[in-house]
Amino acid sequence: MVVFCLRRRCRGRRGIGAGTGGWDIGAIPYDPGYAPAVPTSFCQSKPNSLGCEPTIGFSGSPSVTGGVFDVTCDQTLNNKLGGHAGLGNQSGDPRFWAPLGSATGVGHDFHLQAGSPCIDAGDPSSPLDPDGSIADIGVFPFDAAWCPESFSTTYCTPGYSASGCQAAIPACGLSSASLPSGFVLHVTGVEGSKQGLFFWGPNGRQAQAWGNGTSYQCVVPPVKRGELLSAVGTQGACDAAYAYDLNARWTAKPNQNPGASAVTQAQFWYRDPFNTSNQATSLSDAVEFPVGP
Ligand SMILES: [Ca+2]
Repeated sequence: MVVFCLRRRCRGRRGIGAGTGGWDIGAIPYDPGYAPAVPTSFCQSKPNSLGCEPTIGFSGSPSVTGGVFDVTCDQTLNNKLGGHAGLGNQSGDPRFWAPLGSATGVGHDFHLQAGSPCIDAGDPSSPLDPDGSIADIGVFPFDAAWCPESFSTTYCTPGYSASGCQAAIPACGLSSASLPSGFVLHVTGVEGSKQGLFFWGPNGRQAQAWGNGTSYQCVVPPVKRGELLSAVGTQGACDAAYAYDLNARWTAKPNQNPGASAVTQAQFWYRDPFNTSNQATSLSDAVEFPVGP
């Protein structure tokens, strides 16, 4: 049994016990056998001031691709899931990294992915999250740097930018030819205030010199590219970081999906106009990963 926390006054380590208003955060046991047609409350607590007992559960048959949750206002015992109106109630995919675990052994992971509706959706009067934002719903505050096991391997050597930055590209989560999200390429140490993009291909590794500079093109062409990402970070500093969900990209662009079982390589390219080589761009190191089903 896996326990994660939602807005209930139960046993959650982030429970705040406001008791009124329906903003409580609590814990419920995860039950893979749960079906929404069965009116079972996971965690009993006192009704809030609205007379509600907010409940959370998976809507429909739980599955790796499912993961839809539904907080309801249980004003009557036969009125459970289904997007009821009420303070704090919402329905949607919480975007946990791996709520049902994985056949590849990663296990359950209730950390929130970027874009989760749980982010900043907790009780606004409860203690702030470590990043100073409003409390998130769930046992783990959103952590942009969270990086689940990915079965990936980094290789190749990052180039030096004009400001001496070296960009590193770890991969987080499970690469999948069919899941809608959950495999994120992160790149850190990028020179600030420069646009860049991720690219990838299933054709193998290489270390092709990038002009007469220090970077290498480490992915055998032809490659597929993500969109050009807006510049972040500080001019002249190595503080820029980007995250890119390849599962989501492949869902949106099926012709860029290398397909299940393809061993794929990826890298980050960014503008570097003051580089003294004959290239005005630089490259990170590279990462290789198998694409799952
Ligand atoms: Ca927050």
